[in-house]
Amino acid sequence: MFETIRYEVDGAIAWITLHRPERLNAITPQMLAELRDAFADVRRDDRVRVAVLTGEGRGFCAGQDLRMVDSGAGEASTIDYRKTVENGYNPLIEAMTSLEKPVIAMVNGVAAGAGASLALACDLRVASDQASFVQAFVHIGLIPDSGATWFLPRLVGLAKAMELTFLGETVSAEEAWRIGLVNRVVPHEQLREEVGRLAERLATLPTTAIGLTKRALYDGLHASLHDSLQREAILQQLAGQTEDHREGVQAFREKRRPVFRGR
Ligand code: T3D
Repeated sequence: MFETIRYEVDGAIAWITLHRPERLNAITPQMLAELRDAFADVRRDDRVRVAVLTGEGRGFCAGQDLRMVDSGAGEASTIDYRKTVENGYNPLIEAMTSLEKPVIAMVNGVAAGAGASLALACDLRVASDQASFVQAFVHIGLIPDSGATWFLPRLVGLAKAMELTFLGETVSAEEAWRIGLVNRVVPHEQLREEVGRLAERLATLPTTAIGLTKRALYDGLHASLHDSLQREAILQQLAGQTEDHREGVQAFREKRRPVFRGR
């Protein structure tokens, strides 16, 4: 049983909700472990074809729980940050990005520090018009982690990434959309419905092909054209062997809508 998150499967969609609303869903070691377990469940469960990550209450996630950080009295911190990042955050980010199913961040409110990184590690971001993003790390003398230095420049460009991370200014949902940080912004009261609709739509698509597309896109970010072409050929071979591929071709010939089963 999870205590710091909620995990609900509704049809083909797994809803993962960060659940420490009184702390704007700030991250604890327990929450990281539970998130890793939840994404492992998504990976294992063949019924689940889409995951949605969101936060309870008025925040998406305020990053690392700073009340649990003992930074010492006037001295350098004795916390082993390398260990907490390597053992806590990094495996979660890799579990999300290597998951061959689409993951949507339903950004219901502020996403700060590693909370913003969690949103960045999702494949699509749909933000409430009340959401905001803060690269808060600089305010406490840390560097962006949990993949932020990797995702940000790829999404918004190097100059903007430098500005966001150096200054740590709050970015509104509208601005986030303008600079390419989020895919969509919707009125707050319609957020759940809009994301539900998007998730349902994704869940009716050929899940294996989408998963392989995700793998190809991520791998392509650090590969040569030659290597990407080769990888596409290998992954296409896998996609071409799915029932969904056969169904897509059959449906085209029969002039009907395909029914993809994710197999
Ligand atoms: O340990 C490692 O492995 C290192 C890794 C670090 C990764 C990181 O994430 S570092 C960055 C950590 N996060 C932050 O620095 C953000 C801190 N929070 C804020 O700057 C603001 O709270 C927000 C901009 C997120 C939201 O501001 P606002 O005005 O909407 O809300 P608020 O009043 O500041 O917060 C509401 C409550 O949540 C408040 O509690 P209270 O006073 O009502 O009892 C506040 O203390 C609590 N809260 C907010 N953020 C955190 C938090 N409690 C613990 N940790 C937080 N990060």
